[in-house]
Amino acid sequence: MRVRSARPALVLLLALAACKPPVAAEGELPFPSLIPAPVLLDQFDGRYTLDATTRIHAPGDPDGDAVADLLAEALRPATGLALEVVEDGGDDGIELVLDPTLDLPAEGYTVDVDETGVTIAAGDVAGLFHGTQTFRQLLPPQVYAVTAVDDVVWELPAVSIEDSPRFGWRGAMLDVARHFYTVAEVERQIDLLALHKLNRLHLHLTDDQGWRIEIRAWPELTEVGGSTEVGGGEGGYYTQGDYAALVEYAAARQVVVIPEIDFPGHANAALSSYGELNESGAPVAPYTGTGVISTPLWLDGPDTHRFVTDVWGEVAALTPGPWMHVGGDEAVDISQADYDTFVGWLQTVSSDNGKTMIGWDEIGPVPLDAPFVAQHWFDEDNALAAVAQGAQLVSSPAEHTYLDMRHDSSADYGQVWAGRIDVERAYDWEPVPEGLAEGDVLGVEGALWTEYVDTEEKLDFMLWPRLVAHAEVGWTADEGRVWEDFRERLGHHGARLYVLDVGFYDSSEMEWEKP
Ligand code: TNX
Repeated sequence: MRVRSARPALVLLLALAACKPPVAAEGELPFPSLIPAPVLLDQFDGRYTLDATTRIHAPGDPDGDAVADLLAEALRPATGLALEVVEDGGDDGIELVLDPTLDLPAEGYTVDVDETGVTIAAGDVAGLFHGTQTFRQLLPPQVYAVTAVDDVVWELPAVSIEDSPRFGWRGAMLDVARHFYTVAEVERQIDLLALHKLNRLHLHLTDDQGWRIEIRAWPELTEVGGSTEVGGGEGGYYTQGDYAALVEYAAARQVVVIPEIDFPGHANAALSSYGELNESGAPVAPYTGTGVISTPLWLDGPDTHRFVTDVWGEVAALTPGPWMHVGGDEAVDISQADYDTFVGWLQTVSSDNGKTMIGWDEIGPVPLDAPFVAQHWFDEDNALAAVAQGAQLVSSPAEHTYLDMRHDSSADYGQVWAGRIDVERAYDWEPVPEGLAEGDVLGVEGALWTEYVDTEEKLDFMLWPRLVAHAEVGWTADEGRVWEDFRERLGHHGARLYVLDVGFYDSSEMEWEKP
């Protein structure tokens, strides 16, 4: 983050402020703790205060106006202010400007605050939305409350911010297969992703222990495969209506949902639903354990290709985004030749449905035609093999991004096979592997596998605040990314997380601010 000031005497103070927010000088608000860190932030004398007369001026474009409405909805509960949204071209109050001719990178935005009001400007809708999220962070943390807070002045410092992301892919993966999470629970997480400028939600919809998405041509998948989960609980699934609503909810918040159907390994839930998918002719038993098992798809089965084609077609039809994740991980007991043939065919099925295929890094050495995407989690050689074929990477190295790992030695649950991942370890790593170019990497993704995560409380505890670290790894250019600075800002950000009622892990690495 570059920090400048209109007042030269304050330059040093503000540069230091990037590391340690100063005690406010008379009449000056504290230096804002923005997360992820923006490219450029100047603070000036003065402030703007939201009051009963403040209106939000929408940009006069359907998608941009929807951003204005979401902003108003986000601000009203805590502030109790009317914050009428108007489309009158006025520039007092909070003005949203959407202008494709602005000289800003994709998803970039500016926020300018002075005594007369706030202007949030962007060249695209995503940028405008991100600008509104930054604006919320400029207000007191109580602004995130869901009920009226009376004793707060809704003021924000005069600032000028210019910002855009390092990577276009800033994601989180949620495994809803090992344990199921409802639409409402996932939407709550989407809200949290969006306020950190995370813009991809990868849903791991199928695995050995559960099948979570309705496929109309194969109803037993959810009737049988959807009725189990790790530990033998009742599971659950999304109807196509549920899923479409989730995708739409995410899209309004600039989050693209990427569905994953995990084939050819991890297929037990499908094989337990239909006898004809098994060589024996009978369904396999459901699996509710935690370990990796060996029940891959029966690749030569007479119904298997029709089955996969039907599943892909229905899931693609529910997916406005350009990507479909085919899994491809841990396909034990399948020969390399059979694996290669099958994954090559899956790519054809994906492209027949207008989608770019993503797979875990095991797909890297399979002879494939670009474009495709490999999600690097385990084997860097696989990732490099993918890039050598013209693929791009999503960086999810397990030792920095696997959110099912324990936080530290004081955490009492979670996996440990990729080590312990405290906030610093989630933060301090480079997503572009040695020897590769920036353009080889689409971005970063934190992944929460849920073998041992069976409640919303545990979900919050494992995801947050480590996803905040991933958000900054994905958003903030390398030169602006300094652990000590992030540590300070995250401590302040804690006040927002408290108000949001996120059950995050309050790691002793930070000094947490409470509102
Ligand atoms: C490996 S990562 C897996 C998952 C497990 C996870 C547990 C990957 C592509 N496969 O099936 O849930 O480890 O940490």
